[in-house]
Amino acid sequence: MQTLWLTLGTLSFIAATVFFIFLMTRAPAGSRHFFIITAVITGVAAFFYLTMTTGATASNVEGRIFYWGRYIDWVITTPLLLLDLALLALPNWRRNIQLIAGLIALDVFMILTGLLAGQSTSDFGAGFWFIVSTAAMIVLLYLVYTQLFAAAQNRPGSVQGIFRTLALLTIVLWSLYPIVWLLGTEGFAVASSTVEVFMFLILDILAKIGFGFLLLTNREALGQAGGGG
Ligand code: RET
Repeated sequence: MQTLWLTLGTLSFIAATVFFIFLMTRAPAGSRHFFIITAVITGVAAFFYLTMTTGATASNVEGRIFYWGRYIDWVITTPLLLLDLALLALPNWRRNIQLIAGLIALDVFMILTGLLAGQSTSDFGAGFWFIVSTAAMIVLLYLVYTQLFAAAQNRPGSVQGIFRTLALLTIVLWSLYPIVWLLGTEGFAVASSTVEVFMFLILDILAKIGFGFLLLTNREALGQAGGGG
């Protein structure tokens, strides 16, 4: 059953990547970078879903299947999602490079400590790294909510609108990842591996394809967002 959901994930992300590349051929002036970043996000996800489907990035950790490929996917794609948000909120990224680098560093730390939690074979190790990773996530989402929202206030109306939608989507969806993790086989195993794979698939589709679709079909906002300084 996992294979079915993982295959569906691979196909969905391939389709989304092709669609986003198609949309890029008619990108509003000065907005191509959003299409490139977002197509790379879904392309990387397609690749890692394929590796999870074939088992290349799945291991047996004391009797449970551990899909470590998702963490490699996330460590590449979550910084790119943050970059999309930052480039919407900040007209001049060069002047805000510390903030962008700080958000990305915190995000990479969150995913890597999440990986330590996921591959842990002791309850203490899993619990410890889970708490560290979740703390990083809370700080990260708080910074998005404060710093990026404040910066976005100076943007044109349509850019502000899409930024708010995508940032709130991000805050809500990202918060659900540790919950699925806790319910699944890395955590308390209340959900079976198949159910866990399914729930992560839904979250990944919403957080990457849903996010990308809302952004890349909003031509008015993309036209006004400009070159990102
Ligand atoms: C883990 C487990 C440890 C605690 C925390 C986690 C958070 C993961 C997040 C992942 C986001 C992924 C996205 C993927 C692609 O769209 C690693 C599950 C806090 C927030 C958005």
